[in-house]
Amino acid sequence: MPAKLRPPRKRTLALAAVASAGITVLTAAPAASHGYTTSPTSRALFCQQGAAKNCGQIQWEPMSVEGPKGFPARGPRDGTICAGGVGRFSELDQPRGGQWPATKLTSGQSFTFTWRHSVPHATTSWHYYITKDGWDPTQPLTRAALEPEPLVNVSGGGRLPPRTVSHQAVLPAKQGRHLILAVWDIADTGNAFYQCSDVDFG
Ligand SMILES: [Cu+2]
Repeated sequence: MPAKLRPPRKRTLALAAVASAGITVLTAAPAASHGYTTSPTSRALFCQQGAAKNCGQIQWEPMSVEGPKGFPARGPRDGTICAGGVGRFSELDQPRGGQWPATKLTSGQSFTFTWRHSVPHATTSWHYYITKDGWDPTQPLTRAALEPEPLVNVSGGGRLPPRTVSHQAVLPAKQGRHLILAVWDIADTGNAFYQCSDVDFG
């Protein structure tokens, strides 16, 4: 029996070595690996997928929409919210005449919001906003265009989240096109990640 036990122990050690090498790589990765929303599909992700064209830099790094945290009191200024205030991602703020690809939603439905964190960060919270009734999809997003109360606000407890994080919410009664803003506040930096998703309630 001891002869049989020895090889598994060696294998465990080898795996541990691989694991620690992996951790070294992760901590050495640039702060440029962050996250984006896959549900509803964000503008940045539609750009990466090619469903939205002429997106500029964001098509290569939909996870990098990182701006100052503290929204809505602070954070990116009105008209630059969808790009997180990052100038090189300004295509995300352009309304495109209300023609961005949109996710179909239904009033009152239970909906699952999902973030994909390419490298997770210790998290203060995730919060989600939707535009007010009568929102004009041909205008850049401003704070005044959003319902003041978030659809849902989930604490991250300052912990590292898994790579995929989902949150449930019951959607309000809405008609036509709207914009959903997802904000991921990081606990141990001054930053947050911003994702705008076009949706259509029909
Ligand atoms: Cu990051």
